[in-house]
Amino acid sequence: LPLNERLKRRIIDGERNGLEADLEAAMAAGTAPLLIINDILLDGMKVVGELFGSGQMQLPFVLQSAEVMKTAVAYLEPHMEKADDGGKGRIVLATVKGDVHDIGKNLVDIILSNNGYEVVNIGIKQPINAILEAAEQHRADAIGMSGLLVKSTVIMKENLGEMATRGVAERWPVLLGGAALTRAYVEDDLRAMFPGEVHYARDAFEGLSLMDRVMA
Ligand code: B1M
Repeated sequence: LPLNERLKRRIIDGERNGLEADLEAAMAAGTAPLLIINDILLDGMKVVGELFGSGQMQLPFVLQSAEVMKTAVAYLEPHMEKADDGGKGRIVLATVKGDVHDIGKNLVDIILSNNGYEVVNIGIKQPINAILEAAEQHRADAIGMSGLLVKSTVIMKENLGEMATRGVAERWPVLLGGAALTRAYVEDDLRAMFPGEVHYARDAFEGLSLMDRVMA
């Protein structure tokens, strides 16, 4: 297989033997690490999602694919260009309660960190209490919530409701992202019930441009 196809295949097959060598070869061929992730590896994760969704792939294999994806991202991260050294603002980032998916959240972390933001990444399955505590403690400028399950879109709504109830809706602009969300759900439904600022980020890059806007 050609190199790019082989890399994509490694994600789909959850095959990490030789992964580093292929990543090195892709970088040596001039592909920027971020493009390797976005254009090649995420294509593989997309196929994994389709195979899993249609019952052609079982969960343990999805987990293996996710592990290879994470290994690849960790390997590429130090090779990424750092555009900025921090100081543009601080965001608390979490995957919401009940949700373990963190590959997307961690990509958002990398993109923001490499572009001048300080990211307090508090991990997966985080209840709103923990998110607000971290935002308070770290004097965050914004809160980012990620979640991939349909259930998580409901949790996000509850979280915004809780922020409103506690009177902190206007304290932190909220960024939401994850595969189960839609722009319409966030910009129509959630905005209608939330007295503060809430934004939808389709991907990590939109997350970055939203942070730039929020901090401007
Ligand atoms: Co799960 N899973 N999974 N899974 N998994 C999905 C989400 C699913 C769509 C698969 C499917 O059925 N086709 C489905 C959800 C269905 C639904 O809710 N309707 C699903 C399911 C059902 C489950 C379990 C319930 C399975 C089970 O146990 N029976 C279980 C849930 C456990 C739980 O959370 N409580 C489960 C478990 C797992 C694994 C552990 C095996 C693994 C996760 C490993 C990990 O993350 N550490 C896993 C995986 C890998 C997936 C798929 C295949 C891939 C997800 C991924 O990493 N994509 C996924 C299929 C899919 O998404 N279509 C699926 C790559 C990643 C970069 O994309 O996270 O969307 P994503 O991030 C994007 C954007 O969304 C955005 O930026 C990123 C790109 O730049 N973004 C943000 C995300 N967060 C953001 C935050 C922002 C801004 C942008 O600002 C704050």
